[in-house]
Amino acid sequence: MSSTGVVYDQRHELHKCLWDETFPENPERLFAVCDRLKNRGLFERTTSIECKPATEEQILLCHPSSLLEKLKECRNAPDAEALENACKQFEEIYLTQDSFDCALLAVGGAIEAARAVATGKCRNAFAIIRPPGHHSYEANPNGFCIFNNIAIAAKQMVKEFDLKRVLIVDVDIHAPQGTLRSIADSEQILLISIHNYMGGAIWPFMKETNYDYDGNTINVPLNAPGLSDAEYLAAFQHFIIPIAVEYNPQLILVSAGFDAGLGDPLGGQKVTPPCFGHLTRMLMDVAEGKVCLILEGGYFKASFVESAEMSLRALLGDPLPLLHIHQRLCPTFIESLRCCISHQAKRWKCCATISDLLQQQQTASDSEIASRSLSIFVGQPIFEHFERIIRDHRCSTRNWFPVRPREKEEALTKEIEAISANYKLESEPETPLISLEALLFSQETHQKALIEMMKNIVDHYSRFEQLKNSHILTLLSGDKSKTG
Ligand code: Q9C
Ligand code: ZN
Repeated sequence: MSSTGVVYDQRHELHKCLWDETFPENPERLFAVCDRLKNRGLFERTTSIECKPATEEQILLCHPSSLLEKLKECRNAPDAEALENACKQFEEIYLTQDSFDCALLAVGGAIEAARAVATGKCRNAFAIIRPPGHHSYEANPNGFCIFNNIAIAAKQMVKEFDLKRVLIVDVDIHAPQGTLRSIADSEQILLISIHNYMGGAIWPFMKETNYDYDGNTINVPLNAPGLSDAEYLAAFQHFIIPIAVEYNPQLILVSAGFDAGLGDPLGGQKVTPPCFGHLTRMLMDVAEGKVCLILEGGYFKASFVESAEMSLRALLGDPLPLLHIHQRLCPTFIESLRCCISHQAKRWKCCATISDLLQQQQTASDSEIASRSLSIFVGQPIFEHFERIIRDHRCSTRNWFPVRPREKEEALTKEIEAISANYKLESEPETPLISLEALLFSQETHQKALIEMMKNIVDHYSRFEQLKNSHILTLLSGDKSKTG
């Protein structure tokens, strides 16, 4: 029986921020995951997959040669200052003299892992690589991502094995605008992503990451913080997995970011580590288990290390801790999922069935307003603001992220430890089922959802000093003094 493959390469540590040690995407992330997997005796149960640098031809599947030339220059940069200045043309990217080669290795690692699964050499695999990739597209490295590892790997697999259906599932909390754009021209690839959206008031401020995007990307936009296992299970059980089954992929690549995890400083959501294991296991029921995880984000060590362990345990077929679901689903989330299901009903039978049910309910509740799906996007002014900064080469990666106070870190670490201290390993591997009833439409949910979403939009919008007096904010917050 073939085993679980793992890509891990020490050389990834050469990519680091030379001018800001507190930058969240750092080499420590990989050491920490690797240490944990070793300490728990998991590494020795896997097959090591060798990490080879990608070829330039492979990079060109998603990026122009002009980008390769530009990035290659960093090999010869005289010092850190020169590198820091060069980085100001990219959004949230740092580079060292070795970054270009590390980025080639990351793409290569994703390809090698995907190939091992596609050929059946490994049953499934986990590529533990960095820099991450899912934000990068064309000539735009951004959001800590240099090349789009997963999109290149998907295209390479299609090309190499003449695959007709490759599914990418993205669970990183940030919307994968890079993957979305990189695969838009590939009929053989489908992307499904669940990510923060907040009415468009959150990075990358793009409307195409909302539920009503049409193309080979399916989005599950989240418009509230603090979501947890119940919401993620519901999204998987009632939307993502049914579509995956209907699509019937030959291979699944997962953008495995753990920044939706509890305590993540960038994510704002609260998915527990075992839940990541359960999500992985659900995907293993599709594509005959041909699942390849490719690491993306995750910035709170106590959390992502545990999440990575649980994901690998799922791949290995180990028992997973039982999930304890007690809270009710967040109304804003229910509303998002309702919009997703209705929107996808025209293309997916599984959604049409639920959508019919929802429609009957809505007709019965005889409220015209309640039945309307709103598509909100308030991100344009913020998007343009950042576009100007990039155009003028003013992007800084120095002191960009506020460091959390130690007490806060410690309290969150304790919270994770309390969860892991209470693990009950399943004798029968089962994931709790979120009842469809909890998701069904009600006018009250709909109204609560919209009010809550507006609050979140205002909250996110207010973080931008420059936009404090903007029209949208004035309107949303109902500031009478300004609307006159
Ligand atoms: N001021 C990954 O997780 N930063 N990348 C948003 C805007 C974007 C994260 C803050 C963070 C990108 C792979
Ligand atoms: Zn992320």
